[in-house]
Formats: sequence, structure tokens, C-alpha cells
Amino acid sequence: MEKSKPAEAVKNAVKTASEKIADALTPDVPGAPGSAPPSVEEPTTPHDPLPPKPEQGAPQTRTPTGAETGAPTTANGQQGAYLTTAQGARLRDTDHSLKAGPRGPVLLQDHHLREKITHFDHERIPERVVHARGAGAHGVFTAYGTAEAVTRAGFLRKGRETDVFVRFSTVLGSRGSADTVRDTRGFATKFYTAEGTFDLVGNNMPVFFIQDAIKFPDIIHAGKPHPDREIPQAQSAHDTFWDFVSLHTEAQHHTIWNMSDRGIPRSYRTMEGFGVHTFRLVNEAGETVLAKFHWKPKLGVHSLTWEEAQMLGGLDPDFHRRDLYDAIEAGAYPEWELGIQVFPDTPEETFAGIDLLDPTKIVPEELAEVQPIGRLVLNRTPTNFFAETEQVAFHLGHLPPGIDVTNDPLLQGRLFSYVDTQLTRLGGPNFAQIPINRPHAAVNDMLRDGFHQHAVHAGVAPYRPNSLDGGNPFPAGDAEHAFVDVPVTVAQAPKVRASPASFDDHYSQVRLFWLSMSPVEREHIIRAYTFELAKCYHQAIKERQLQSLANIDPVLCEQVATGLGLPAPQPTVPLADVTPSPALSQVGREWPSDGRTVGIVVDPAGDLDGVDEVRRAVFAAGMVPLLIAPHGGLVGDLPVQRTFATGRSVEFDAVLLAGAPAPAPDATPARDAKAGRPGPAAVDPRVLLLVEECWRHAKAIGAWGAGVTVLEQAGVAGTPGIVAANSGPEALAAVQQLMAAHRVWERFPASVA
Ligand code: HDE
Repeated sequence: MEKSKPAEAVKNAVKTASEKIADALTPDVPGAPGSAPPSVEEPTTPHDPLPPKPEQGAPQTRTPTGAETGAPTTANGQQGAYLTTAQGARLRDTDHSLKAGPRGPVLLQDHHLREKITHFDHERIPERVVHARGAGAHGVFTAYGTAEAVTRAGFLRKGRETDVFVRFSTVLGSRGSADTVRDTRGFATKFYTAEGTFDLVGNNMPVFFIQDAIKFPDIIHAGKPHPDREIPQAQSAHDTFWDFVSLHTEAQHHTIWNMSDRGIPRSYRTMEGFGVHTFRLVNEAGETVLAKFHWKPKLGVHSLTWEEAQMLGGLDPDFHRRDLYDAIEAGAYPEWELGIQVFPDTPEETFAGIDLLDPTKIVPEELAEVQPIGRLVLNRTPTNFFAETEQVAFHLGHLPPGIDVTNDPLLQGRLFSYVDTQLTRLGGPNFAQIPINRPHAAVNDMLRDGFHQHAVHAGVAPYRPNSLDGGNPFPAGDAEHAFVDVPVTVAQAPKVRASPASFDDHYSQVRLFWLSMSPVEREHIIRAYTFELAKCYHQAIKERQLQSLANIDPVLCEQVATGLGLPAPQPTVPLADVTPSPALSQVGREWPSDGRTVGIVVDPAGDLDGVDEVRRAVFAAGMVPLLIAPHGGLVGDLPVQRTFATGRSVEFDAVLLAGAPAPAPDATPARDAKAGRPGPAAVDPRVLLLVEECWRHAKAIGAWGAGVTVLEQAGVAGTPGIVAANSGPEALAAVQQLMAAHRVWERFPASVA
């Protein structure tokens, strides 16, 4: 990236001012929309389509039946330099419809007009009924080999690399809803294994609201906006949600996870993932174990504060997807370890008294260690959102040999639901042939015809047995790595609509979660319940949920009741005597700061050499520096990414103050409400607002030189997590150290123990 100085000087001399700004801005920070900078004039010299951006990936060019084609991945995109019809006929004009004279009428024979409008009319497909809002990325999974003893799955052999596509999502909101709402997050991974595709369709929480798939429409209807007025969007803070979960108390465990900081992740990169259900693994010898899948993020589990989440909903509703794409573009590749908890496959299907078929229960990591079995790195953003992220189709039944399902009644229902939903969403039974869904294993399935058939099947005998196609396709055995349906014994029992008695315990693990939280996390949980219930209209619903809280913990119940102005009820079940699981807390450890954003407030009249030095040091530390200045363009030679008017504290993980900039010309309430009340101020009031907000959100703030005076003016000097340093590098080093704990937790002593 470093250019030679004399060459730079000559180039600069012949450049216009705006070219210089464009040049300075381009290579610095992620987020450029396209692989080449645009010219000011409309380009007119024909050339082939521009290549994707370097960090963009695309589905491999496989045939619909899984064979490698050897074609570049751009072969799936538009070709040639000229505008054509869908049939490839070149066009001379797409701006005017064909008319009988310039004043019309428009002629029905205009096949180009009709093709263009008809296609446009059908551009939208039904959004996912749940998990509609999502973002995806390509990557690679590398196996450690540590799972070889328990599963024959080829992709888990030591050193084996497998292409993956991951889609993260929220659950309740529509496709256009905000990323940072309080909700569960989907974490769905498609492994394109050589033995058939494996979809691990998990969430960022290890438990689910319901124990039986038949209740899924109920919980989702309750969580979705009210059917009459269609509000609220993408939120659980409303009557129907709390009506259902307070009546159907098996939902209480998942609900407390949602009310905890896990419901508002800082980034997809800082989320754990869980397969939720217990799976059955089978090894080469045919031996089986039960197992739960876990994703552990390299950056640790971190969350937003509730105020940040709310502000981002308006300021940057794309916060999580932008963060994912920008991190990959900046080379800070998101990374997770896949791990398994392994349990003996006993007839009872329990471990330490915990029913492994109950998806509202976890097995604490302290009882069964999560053993790492491989590493996932996301290193390519999609080239086309619709083709990849929207059309990707996950299904729990996409299983390779070595991984099988259990009788978890939630899992069993999902085995039906996912294919069923794709039929409507993707318009027919051939969704596996869409490029992002194409297996990387040879496909010979005897499935034929149907909407959008991409394969040109040969032969005359798509049936078995046959002799006309020479008997092909042939059944495979163990030697050919055929899928294994584990011959599990089914207990002799009457046919009933009922659950095992162990499924009736709805509170002990909710209490375990509550008691495993640090004091500050408990404060957040209290606030979340109080906020959500206060948003409910009916008192009966608040009272009913308070009863569940009383059954979880009296302190939790009392605190929420106080906030609601209602009496705290007594428990109706004995409070469970549980051992906390420290692994559930996200506070108290230290993590790398790769790919974090550091805002640097710049005073054009201040120490710009110092700013440049710090900016480079932030890059060198694997983070992204964003310069915040009174105006856009350049400050000295430095490119500005945010102005006082456009930037907001919630975009930054930490802030450095490199000066005390005087109020900019637009710092008037008439122009920018953030400027606050009119009045004399030594520093731009938006800088003070930035500092106050970062302080409220327990973020590290560093300053040097004149910047130190801003700390004093903002009234935060000398408080925890505030660094007044002698130089920029010193301030950065101290701030980076504070960022390892994610937030300056001691800034807010907790009121509950
Ligand atoms: Fe899903 N779920 N689900 N779910 N789910 C869907 O499939 C369903 C459940 C999860 O990024 C749908 O293609 C039922 C648990 C994720 O494309 C649908 C039940 C877990 C995604 C569906 C569940 C999940 C989905 C909607 C109760 C965590 C997004 C569109 C038995 C372990 C995948 C689609 C993506 C998507 C049904 C419960 C995770 C309708 C019936 C438990 C991450 O098929």
C-alpha cells in the first residue's frame, strides 16, 4: 500500500483536487461499492463486465449434478460488453419504449419492454417465514481430526478442508428489518462435503422456546407483529409474545437468553453458535455416541448495550451485515472453532440427569467439555446477495454419512419443514440445483423434471432396478461411504400425543442461567424484562410473566416488579438448587481486538502527524481506524471517513481524541440537532456528545495533547476506562488493552449481587 514518495509527488502535481481526495479515500477503509472507482463522466467505451471485488467469492461452478466445470466463478454472471435481451440479442436502446411516433401510443410488439417489465414484476420471491433478515459469507472449514474416533464423516478427517457458506439471521423481523433488534440469531452453515452436503442449521442460543415442533407456528405467530395492525416489527416487546411465553412456560429458558445480552450481539463475529438438538454420531466401526455441536468465536462473545442497539436500529440498520462484509474486506476474517460435547448413547438418552432429547435444556460445559474438532474461517463475501444469501436453502436432513438424527421431537418436525418451505420459497423441487445449493459431491438421484430443471439428464431408466441404463445408479455400501441410518431400537409404547415427564421441568435451568451471570449481566437482564413487559398493554400478561420470574429467582422478580409498579408474587414451584456454569457468562475474560473499529477525532488545526502515526498503528494492530473530522474530504493529507454530522458513537468500539476541535460551521441546532442547545462552546458540541455516549456505553476513550482537555470538558476525566496519555501510540496501546475485556465494566457498579 505504501507508495514511493517522489512518484507520488509527480502524480499529485497533475491531479485535480477531487481526484486527490478520491485517491486518498479509496484504499483505506472497507466499504467501497464496486471493484473500480467510478469516473465522473459516464463511461462509453465498451468493455467486459468488471470483475468482482477481491474479497468477493461466489458459488463454485459445479453442474446441477455436482461435477466440477473448471469454468471461472464469473461464468455464472453477465457476459460480454453489450446490452442484450434475455436471449442474447444485442440492443441499441433501453431508455425508450417502441411507440407509434414520439408521442405514442406504446406498441404491444415491444418485446424488449415486455420482457424487461415482466421480469421486474417477478423479481421478489417470498421471504423466509422466519429468519427472513440475514447475511452470508463463504469460507473454509479445516478439520483437526479429533472427531475421527466418534464419526466416520469424511470432512472431519484430520486436515480435510471443506468449502462452506454461512448465513446469519434474526428470527422475527421481515427482510428489511434492522439487524440489531433484540432477538435470537440464526447461525446456519452449509458444508459442501465430498460425501454430500451437511447443513448445521443452528442458533446463537443453545436452547429453544418449545420442545415439540408442533408448537412452532404458535410461538412464531405470538412473536410476529400483531395480525390486525402489523406492529411491532422485529420485536418481542409486545403482548402476544409475552402472552404465549408466560402461559407456555417451557419457553422461559430461551426467553431469559433473549433478555440477556446474547439477544443483542455486537457482531456476528462475536456470537457463539449451537446445533441445539442432540445428534447421533456413528464411527467406522458402527459405534455411536450422542453429541451437541458448538461454534466458539475467536473474538469471544460480545454484545451491544441496549441503548446502542436501539440507536443503531435507526442510524445503521445494516450494522451486522456491514460489520461482516467490512471485516472480511479488511482481512480480519471471522473465525470460529467447531466443538462437540460427547455423551454415551444409552437407552435413556440422558446425561448427568439431563434429558438429551429436550431442546430446552443445555448440558453445562463444566459437566461435559466442548472438544474442538475444526476451524471455520469466513474469507469471501457474496458477489450477489440474492443469488447466494437469499437463495441458499438449508435443511436438517442434509446429512453426510457419520452424522444422524435423534428422536428430539423438535428436530423431527424440522426434518419435514425445511424442504417444504423451499418448495414455495424457491418455486419448486429443484432448489438443490441453484448454484449456491449445488453439492460438491456427484449426484445421481433419479429425481426428474419439475419447475426450473437445470440438469439435462441422460438415459431412459430413472428407476431401479433397471437394465436399460445398465443398472445405473447402483446402491452403495460401507466401502463406498453410504449414508448410515443408525438402527436405533424404538421402545415399545402406545401411540400418544404426550412428552416424557422430564420435559415438565421448566425452571431449573433458567435459574441456572440467571445464577451464572455476573452482576452487570443481571442488571441488563432485569432491564430487558422490565422494558419488554412495560411495553405490554395488559396488566394480566405482566402479572403472569412476573409469576414465572418468581419461579426463576426472587431478586429478578422483585426488581422487574418494581420497574413495572406491580407487587412481586411468591414462587409457585420450589427454587431449584443448581450449580452455576461460569461458561455462560461473557464477562471476565480477555479477547483479541481484530477487526474492531477505532474512531479518531481530528482537529484540522491539531497534531496531524500524530494522527497519521496512530492511524497506521491501528491498521497494524488489525483494527480499522475511522477519522472523524469537522468536514469530509481530506484533513491535511489524511482521508476523512466520518464528519461530526454523520458519525455517531455507536459505530466505534473505542474512541481516540487527537485534539479539541472548535465548533465547525455546521454546529448549529438549526443544521444539526446533535449540536444541542445554542451557546458558546470551546469544543464542537458533537464531539462532547460522542464522548458522553461512549462513556455511557462503557467504551474505552483515549486522548493525548489537546484531546485531554475534551475529557475534562465532557466531565469524564479520571473515571474508569479513560486514558489521558502523552502521545498517540501510548493512548492507543492503553485503549487496546481495555478493549480486550470488550467494555469498561467497572464504570457501572451493579446494584444486584
Ligand atoms: Fe428453523 N426454520 N424451524 N429453527 N431455522 C427455518 O426454513 C422450523 C428451529 C433456523 O439462514 C425455515 O428455509 C421449524 C430451531 C435457522 O436460511 C423453516 C422449527 C433452530 C434458519 C423453519 C424450527 C432453527 C431457520 C424458514 C420447529 C435452531 C434460517 C426458511 C421444529 C437450532 C436458515 C427456511 C437460513 C429457518 C422451520 C426451529 C434455526 C420454516 C418447523 C430449533 C438458523 O423451514
